[in-house]
Amino acid sequence: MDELYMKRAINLAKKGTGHTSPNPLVGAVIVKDNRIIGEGYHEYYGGNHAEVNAIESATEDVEGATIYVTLEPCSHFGKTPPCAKKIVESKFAKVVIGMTDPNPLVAGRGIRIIRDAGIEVVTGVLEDDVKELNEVFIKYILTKKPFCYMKYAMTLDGKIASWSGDSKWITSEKSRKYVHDIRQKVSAIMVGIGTVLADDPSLTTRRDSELDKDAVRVILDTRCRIPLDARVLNLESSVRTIIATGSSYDEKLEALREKGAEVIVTPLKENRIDIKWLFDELGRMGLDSVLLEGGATLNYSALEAGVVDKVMAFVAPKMIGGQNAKTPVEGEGITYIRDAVKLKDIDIKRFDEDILITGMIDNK
Ligand code: AOF
Ligand code: ZN
Repeated sequence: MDELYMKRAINLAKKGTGHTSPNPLVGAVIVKDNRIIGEGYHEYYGGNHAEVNAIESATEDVEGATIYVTLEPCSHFGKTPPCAKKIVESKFAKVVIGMTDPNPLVAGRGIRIIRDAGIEVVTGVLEDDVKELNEVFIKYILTKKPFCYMKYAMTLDGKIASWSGDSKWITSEKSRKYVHDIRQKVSAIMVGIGTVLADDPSLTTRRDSELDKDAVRVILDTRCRIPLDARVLNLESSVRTIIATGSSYDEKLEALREKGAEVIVTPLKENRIDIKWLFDELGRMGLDSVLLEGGATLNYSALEAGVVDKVMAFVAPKMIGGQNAKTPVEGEGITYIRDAVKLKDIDIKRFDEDILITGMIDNK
């Protein structure tokens, strides 16, 4: 039963996707006499915490009830008073928690407040699912560095475009819809200048509600080659575009700023943008997650720099050949298989005829 209600709390938490950054997705369910009498989730950044929304929604007195929360209730005075205290004051009989809060301001203190008040606490229910739900929050709150997803779509013979550069579309509509959903939940989408020059993408996201923000577009452009008429520089002004460049060619940088773009002049490492430095900088700017969307050179540099956390590889059952057709990860390459970048926690999903392989980078 605990797992069933926690699953419900997770599903509620997911409703906040894309709106709570850099705060976590949290859901809460209140159960009394085997009936749900209240539910809530963290709806948007700065809004009520999930526990408060659940308590306020309760249709009966919560005294003696059990509250299921995906994340340990907070113990600190932040934008709202501590939820742990509210739970104690509300006289719950039991609190079931998905995971302890990695936030150093909480980190077990919430659980202690509740236990010290004599309330039963169970932790670790569906912990793996809850941790995956908040993989971005967990990394960002502890390191202030963005969680990085590397996503690519390739044919069964390992190409991301044909020899002529055509790549529309390798994957099915269902796969592409899923990518849109991922774009919706990240703070930034990053591409290399090669992708801008080849495809001139706009990199915007679909907006379903007022709360949806477009992800910030980040273009890596070491020598500042981006044409001023590129789509990413000519969209609605509400969409932020950042050009990360190693160039100090002032006139061009000024022209980019006039177009509304933000320019980050980055240090270089072996004549390329220092990606590690750039990720740290994006983290300092408050961006908690980055989706790498291409291309092959950037993918290799990001892997080499050690900034990638999760890889999402779509494989479509098509073959196009071509020795000059691009593959997902190029760059200089690793010499020996034993030194390969390895993935762990592998998951496989199907989208119509396509396969999505997901894995976490194994840093061991
Ligand atoms: C949330 N929503 O439902 C829960 C959170 O920025 P504040 O003051 O609202 O505090 C954010 C911290 O509160 C967050 O880092 C996490 O540790 C804790 N729990 N936060 O935004 C919630 N339960
Ligand atoms: Zn709270």
